[in-house]
Amino acid sequence: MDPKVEQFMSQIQAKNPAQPEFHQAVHEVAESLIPFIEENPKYKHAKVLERIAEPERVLMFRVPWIDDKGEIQINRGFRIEMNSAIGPYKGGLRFHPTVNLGILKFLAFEQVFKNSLTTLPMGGGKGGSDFDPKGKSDNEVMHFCQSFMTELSRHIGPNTDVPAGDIGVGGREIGYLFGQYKRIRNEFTGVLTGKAIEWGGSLIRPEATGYGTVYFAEEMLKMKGDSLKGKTCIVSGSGNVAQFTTEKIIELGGKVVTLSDSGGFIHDPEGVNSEKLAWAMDLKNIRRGRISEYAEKFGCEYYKGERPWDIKGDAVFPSATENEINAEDAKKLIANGCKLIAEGANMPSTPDAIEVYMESKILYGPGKAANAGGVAVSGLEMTQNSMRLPWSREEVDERLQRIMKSIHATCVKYGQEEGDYIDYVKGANIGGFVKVADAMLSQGAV
Ligand code: NDP
Ligand code: 2IT
Repeated sequence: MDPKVEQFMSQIQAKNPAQPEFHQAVHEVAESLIPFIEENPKYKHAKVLERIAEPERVLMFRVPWIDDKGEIQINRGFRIEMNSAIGPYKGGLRFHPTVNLGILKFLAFEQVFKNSLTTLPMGGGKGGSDFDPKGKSDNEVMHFCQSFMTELSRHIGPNTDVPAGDIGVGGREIGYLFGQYKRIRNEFTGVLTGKAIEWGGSLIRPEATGYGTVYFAEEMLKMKGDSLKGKTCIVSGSGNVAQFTTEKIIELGGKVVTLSDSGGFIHDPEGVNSEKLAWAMDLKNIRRGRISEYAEKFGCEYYKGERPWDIKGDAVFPSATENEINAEDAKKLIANGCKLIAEGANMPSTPDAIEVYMESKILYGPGKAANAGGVAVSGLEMTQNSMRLPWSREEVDERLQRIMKSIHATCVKYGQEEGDYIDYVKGANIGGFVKVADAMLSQGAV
């Protein structure tokens, strides 16, 4: 390891003990940035990287609520306000039992670079709770969301901090959260994104992360004179990102053969077509069932407790959660013919897996570039809220495509290596850093 990176990381580890995901995210960025900062001493003297790795503010609070049996439940709520150099804090809320401070700090840290890459004026943040929406009634989810927002509402606002969805937070949760914010503050504002279209949402926001990831993959393939048409694709997850990744791949002539959830994965060699996808969306979004039911319904294999990395495919779209692909999985994927990884999820690949991608020189689009379409359309939702004018589907989709192209071009600009290899990790990290770092330099030691 570069001794400068090692020294920087030992400080991060000492200051942030027991936060392995945060260390992992910072380390990946530091490896790209420290050599760049050495060549650009203005960032070094102003300790920009050291400041970026320290959240501007961390909020942690009690979330008491009453379940359907009349029993008091206590969860923990968080909001990490990571960086506001280029705009209000912006980033999702995650409701999942694994949520803790370190996981949200990794997500908030990634978000700073991702939001900068979108070209829109958004700082970085992330929040959530260890609350598990699985198995809870709508009434319980509402009571939890109301209690969570009762505290969060003091800290957010359309010009301060604008949360959205992430794992476990979709349209239903955003509705309950928005209702409670409006009630407490007596203000109808764009304080959250991912709202329903009837009350301030943007068309294409539900689709944006998945569509954006596929647009990014198409851009990577275009550089090689190739496209997704006719390609067999492996998708993990079956939530928001996986669903719309699948929808766009089908539209572009690819074939999606896997979907997963925390219980296991299904392998449908015939391909998930539009009808099967519509059924799976109803299963996941309305009936809130398990992906194993897809295998029963359509007569294909279900692999309990496993991930889909043994399956043969040309392109892989990890869209469930962090660290779901390790080095061994990566080797299997590549041995099976995988030529492209586009990360819909945040940090789904372990550092060792990334090393395997780099060594084999396949196309690898890291999450902070590939999945930035979601937050980009959140930014467009904020714009529409400020104008009090909605855009059409076509308008938003065209802007999303333009943004994904621009993110790809930024990655190429900063990640072009010898020959025609593009290091998208380096490209995304430096490309995301420069705008935030220059803003921090202009604003002084804050
Ligand atoms: P959803 O809650 O809609 O779906 C999550 C999916 O991932 C579900 O299928 C879920 O299975 C599965 N999953 C979650 N945790 C685990 C786990 N620990 N092990 C195995 N499977 C798991 O979330 P999203 O689709 O919104 O988010 C997916 C990923 O995309 C996350 O990494 C998120 O941070 C990232 N992302 C999301 C964006 C958005 O706009 N929503 C934007 C950019 C990135 P189960 O139902 O069994 O829990
Ligand atoms: O990880 C992410 O970029 C998101 N969960 C979306 C954040 C947002 O503010 O739309």
